Amino acid sequence: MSEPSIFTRIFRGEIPAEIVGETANVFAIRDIAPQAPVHLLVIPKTQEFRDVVELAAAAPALMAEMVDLARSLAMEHSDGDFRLVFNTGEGAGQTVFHVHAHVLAGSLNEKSLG
Ligand code: DGP
Repeated sequence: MSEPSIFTRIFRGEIPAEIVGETANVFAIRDIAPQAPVHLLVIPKTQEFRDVVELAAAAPALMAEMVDLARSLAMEHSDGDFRLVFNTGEGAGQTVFHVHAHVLAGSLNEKSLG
């Protein structure tokens, strides 16, 4: 068994964070270091997939569930438009290897990458 990721520990309540949305298999929190007026993380409740490549290949329905929660949260927290970012690999800035989507919304300029 791998060590629990920071997101697993948050979901278990071992590290404090407000859960801002949830579906059967996915939950969402605010990013600790927001890069946009709305910056949420949408995360599977289990840590079996390290990145979006593994997720998409093995569990496309789970990926669709993440996108659906992202859309609902963008409507709730902003005007419904949003950017979805999956940092994939250390060189791209991924620091937590428990797949998660950054949901960026609210007054985004064209060049910000989140
Ligand atoms: P990435 O760099 O794509 O792996 O994104 C990881 C994100 O997780 C990063 O933007 C900061 C966020 N993060 C890390 N630790 C915590 C935490 O303890 N609480 C919250 N809310 N966010 C965290």
